[in-house]
Amino acid sequence: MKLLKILAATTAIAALLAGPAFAQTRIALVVKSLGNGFFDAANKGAQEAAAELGDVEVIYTGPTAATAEAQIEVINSLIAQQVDAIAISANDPDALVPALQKAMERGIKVISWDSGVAPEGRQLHLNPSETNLIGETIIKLAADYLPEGGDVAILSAASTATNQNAWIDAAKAALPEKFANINLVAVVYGDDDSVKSTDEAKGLIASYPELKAIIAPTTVGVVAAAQVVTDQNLIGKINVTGLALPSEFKQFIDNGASQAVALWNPIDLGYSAVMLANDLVEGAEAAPGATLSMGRMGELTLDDTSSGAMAAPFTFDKSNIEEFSKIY
Ligand code: RAM
Repeated sequence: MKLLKILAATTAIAALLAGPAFAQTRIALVVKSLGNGFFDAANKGAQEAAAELGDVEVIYTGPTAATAEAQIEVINSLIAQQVDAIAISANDPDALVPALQKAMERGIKVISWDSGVAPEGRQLHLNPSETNLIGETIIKLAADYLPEGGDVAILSAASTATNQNAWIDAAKAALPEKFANINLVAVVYGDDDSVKSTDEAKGLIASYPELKAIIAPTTVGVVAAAQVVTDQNLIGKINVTGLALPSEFKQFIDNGASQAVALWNPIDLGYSAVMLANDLVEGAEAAPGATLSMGRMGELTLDDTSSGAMAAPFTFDKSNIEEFSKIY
């Protein structure tokens, strides 16, 4: 009888230890907003990293709307839960700093990924690719199909989003020198919300009759714009391009609303973010010049703002979107 009891107790403890409740490290993957396929794909990679590390639990969380205020609430709740690390894609570079500083004061490791936090609010930042390269890529995607040049507009995400704003600045900087016949007429913001993005795309089309391309450097905005162009029978007149998730966007390459789009691998990005957060929990230093491990994705060397980039963006068109749409 006694032996049976001991056996039952040890089995119960072993089961508990194997489950995530007893994982030694809890890493929160905080996204701009939930319900975004790009972040769901990043979470796949994050869970893969957790499984590979073995003793890590990834808590996938974020607000319903892509605002800084809502993310601050999420951060405060994670501080109360005493997670070990927060890996955040930020809706604003500055507004989150006080909450994240509070987290760091409590011993929580903080990194940003995808969309950055100002250096004083995090220990390191992981960019998907080089900012200038992304900025140039989104213009080139439009320019490649406009040999005569013409009017283009940008449909972005939140007006405070660090990543989109940095890419738009880089795009604007590349325009006069490299794409002199491309005329950027407007930048509007759809907040990574389908309804708002749809309205903004309609507004652009109504305001700029000569518009030749809508460039949406957001996976949410690019789908909304392509749907509007499709619904308004503007295929062939307005080319929709930007950054798109192949699984969501394939239909618009197929129907001709878009010639080509680009993106990096979001699964790899989420995976890398968790690996980096785990490095910090394990005692790695996040200082300029430091090199950290990203598991199967190799190493990341931090620049003088303690940032680094993962990989180059990849272009998807009729020749390859089918294949990638099955992956992410
Ligand atoms: C949206 C988000 C995300 C961005 C992608 C390209 O899903 O704004 O931050 O990296 O688009």
